[in-house]
Amino acid sequence: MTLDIGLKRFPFLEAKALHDAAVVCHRNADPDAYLSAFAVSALLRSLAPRCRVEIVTPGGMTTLTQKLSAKFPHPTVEVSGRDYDLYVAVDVGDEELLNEWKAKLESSRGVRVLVDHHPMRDGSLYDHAIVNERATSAAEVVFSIYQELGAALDRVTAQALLEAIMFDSSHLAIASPAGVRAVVKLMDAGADIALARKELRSEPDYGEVLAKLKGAQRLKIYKAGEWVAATSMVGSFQAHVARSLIYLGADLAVVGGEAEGETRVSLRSTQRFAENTGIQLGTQVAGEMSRRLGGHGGGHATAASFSTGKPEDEAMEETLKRVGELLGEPREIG
Ligand SMILES: [Mn+2]
Repeated sequence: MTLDIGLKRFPFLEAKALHDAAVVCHRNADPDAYLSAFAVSALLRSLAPRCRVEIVTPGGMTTLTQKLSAKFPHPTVEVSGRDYDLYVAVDVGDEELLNEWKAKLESSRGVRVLVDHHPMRDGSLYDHAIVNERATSAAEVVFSIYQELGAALDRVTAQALLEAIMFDSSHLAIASPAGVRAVVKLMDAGADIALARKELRSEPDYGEVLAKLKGAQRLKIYKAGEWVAATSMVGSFQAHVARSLIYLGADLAVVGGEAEGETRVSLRSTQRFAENTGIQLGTQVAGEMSRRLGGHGGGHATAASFSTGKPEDEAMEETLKRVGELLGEPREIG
């Protein structure tokens, strides 16, 4: 589904009516969300120079995003008592990831726009949506708006968009053709790819290192058909641990754990697994599990997650059962 109707009409509000805008990231904002928001803000201020823009990071941002936000500074809020003329939600995916901003958008009198590359399941929260599921990052979608509007792009904004694209495409390894074309144009606009690589490098986080090593220690290995699935349980950094298990060689990784009164389960698979089985982890596993167990979840073909109020053992067991329905009964082999 590509909903790119009205790119040219962005931000769907006359410049003279635009005084106060919020660009809203998903919770725990990642570099694609924050840097896309940064570029959306620059665009809004070029269209309406007196417009005040705040970037909203519900529940804060990741460590790497914090580091990048010092390089790309912008007024940022986690909560706000004000209503805005315009809300632009970027890179959000599941509406639940807006935390309490979902209710704020629902009751707002402002114009609500979604700019995203995640599949949109229910667009009723927004007045307008610019969604391109083929894009590997929200930043590519933002860049396409700049192009459609013929808006000028300064060097700093070009750098922000380049870093967002590189972050979401594993340093271009999985970039779409349009993503690669965008990268070339951003370099033409002054962005520096070597600098982007350097700025995207994160310092090792002690908690993450421990979670990954504990995750490896608690590893269980299954064979389902011709595929090797690995599972583990850790209290935090489930997504990082799942990704590490894929680096170790698993075709599919399922990592769960309880934190803050809920169970979070992260799923990762290789591209080869997704292509050969046709399994979309976002819709067919994470989305399905959140329906079965109660909770919320979703994601992409090879990267997804869900959270539920059920205990971690039950969530893991049910997820393996679901994997069995799709691949054939998994056998534990180690
Ligand atoms: Mn993204």
